Amino acid sequence: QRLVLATRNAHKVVELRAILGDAGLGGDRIELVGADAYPGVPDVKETGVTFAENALLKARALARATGLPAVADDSGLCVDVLGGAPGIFSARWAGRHGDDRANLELLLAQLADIDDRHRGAHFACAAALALPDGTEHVVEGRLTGTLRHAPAGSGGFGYDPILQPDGERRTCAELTPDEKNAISHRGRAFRALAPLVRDLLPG
Ligand code: ITT
Repeated sequence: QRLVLATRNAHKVVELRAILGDAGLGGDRIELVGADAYPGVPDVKETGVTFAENALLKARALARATGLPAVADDSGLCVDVLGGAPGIFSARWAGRHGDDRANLELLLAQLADIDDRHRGAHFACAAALALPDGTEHVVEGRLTGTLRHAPAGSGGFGYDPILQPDGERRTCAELTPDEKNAISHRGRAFRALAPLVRDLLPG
């Protein structure tokens, strides 16, 4: 049985293969296939106003187009002092979709005057499952921490170099991939989704 990973973000694909693999998916019974295997499927407009809505839109579109079960991730960074922004707009905060470096630099500039006591933030991830028969599930995960004044570390992607998880002295970009996945918003959301995937997939 194939399970489509409904994302065009290569960093997410790497993390999802590790997280779902550790959760027992991706072996002989369930083959994880990237959305790139289905280039004809047009990009979905992320018109939802929540992570959960957008994750469901992406999973549903791939499931319909391929006739296969699909999982999707919608995620972002929510900054307390910005009222939760960039939130669902995290991938295009500086204007151009997926320009991680510009997004991070704009955010740091916006927070330049904010002192350490007021730099709380969290990563959020909605993990959605959609089956061709219309069955849908969505679960969310979070990673809370504080934002550094300057980037540190070269691992991960996006805002990882500036988020220092609670109880950590390193940023997410200084953690190993396994360390990040063990505590991340994405790890938490997809580990919660994995048993539903296992139970609902045929075969
Ligand atoms: P797909 O919609 O194709 O999955 P995308 O990159 O457009 O890919 P999103 O709309 O969910 O995905 O945007 C996610 C953005 O949030 C991403 O570009 C990063 O800026 C940020 N983000 C999400 N997870 C992150 C993580 O684990 N570490 C750092 N930044 C993250």
